[in-house]
Amino acid sequence: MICFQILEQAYTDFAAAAPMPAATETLLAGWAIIHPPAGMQIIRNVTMRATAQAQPNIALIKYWGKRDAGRNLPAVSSLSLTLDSLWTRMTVEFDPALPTDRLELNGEAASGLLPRISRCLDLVAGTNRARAAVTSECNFPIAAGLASSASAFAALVVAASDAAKISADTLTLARLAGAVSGSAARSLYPGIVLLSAGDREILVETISEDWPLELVVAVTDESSKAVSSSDAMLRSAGTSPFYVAWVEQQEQDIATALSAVSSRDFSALAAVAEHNCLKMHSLLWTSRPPVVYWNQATMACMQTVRDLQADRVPVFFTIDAGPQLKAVCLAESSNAVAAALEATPGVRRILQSGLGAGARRISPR
Ligand code: 2P0
Repeated sequence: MICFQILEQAYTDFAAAAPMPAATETLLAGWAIIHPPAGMQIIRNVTMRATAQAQPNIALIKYWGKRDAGRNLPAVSSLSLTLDSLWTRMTVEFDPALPTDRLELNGEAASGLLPRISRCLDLVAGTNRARAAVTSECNFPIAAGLASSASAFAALVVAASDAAKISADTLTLARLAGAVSGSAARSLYPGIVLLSAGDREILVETISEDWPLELVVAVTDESSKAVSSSDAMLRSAGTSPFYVAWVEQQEQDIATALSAVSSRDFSALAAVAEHNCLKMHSLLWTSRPPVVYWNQATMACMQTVRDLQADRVPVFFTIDAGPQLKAVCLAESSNAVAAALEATPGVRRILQSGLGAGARRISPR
């Protein structure tokens, strides 16, 4: 086929002068190939760049364990809160001139995280895609049990699909994010989010957006965790004597939590969330070798929450794969909860957040 490279404007002028059927357009590795009906092709370089933001989510009923490690399918359903004031912003630019993918995290090259980023880009845009320059900014500690991989991969799938001009619905993007980081699937959705585990795929949906719960995070140690969530999950499944019971009981905990959310029964939600969190950590403590993510300040924060509860403050705790304690409370008590946790020995700083939106495209700064 004869291929002419001409300026897009020239084609536009030509088409305006002699009206023709609409041109079709295909996108390949950073080039738009326009197929006008007159037998020629116009090739123009297009900007394949987009920025997205996602917030981390905190599970009240935890994802712990994989049904299929190859496809990263969770063994159990989970229920989470998507936050609003903590965020990750990801910019993806596909560039045919780049020899390899690149990642910059908060202004510094971060090649260690690149394999998972590249895998995620392959899932979204295909393995024949152009290489990409990925820039990430995050306003909270990374890999310290604050769900930074959830917000990172949720933002990445939105930015990558947008940059590659691929239109995909939210559930499709959630499944792609979940294939790289199980919890990331939940950050595509706002509010209180249910992830239902299935034999072949997950389902994710928002079940409530209008219960104004607040989260107070007591940061006790900002360093990266020694054992990744993925490794710890596999270890729990392989060695904890409690793992089978954990999987068996999870649907009951989910049902109890869903009923508490639908009736806005804070104490029922508190009871099942604390129980589920302590069950997950029991799996970790009884794995071989054991994994203990807590430190002394984590325990001190649990006592602070118990003291607040004794004073009838509506609050409960949850703890993820790290030493930070997250207190969930009603909006009217969040300042009292924050003050009590801030005064707890070993707490380095406090982060506060309400519930927020799912991952979305934003304009680059
Ligand atoms: C959760 N966590 O439900 C649980 C509770 C941490 C503790 O999902 O292996 O980084 O990449 O799918 O998403 C953190 O695990 O794990 C997590 P992979 P991810 O939030």
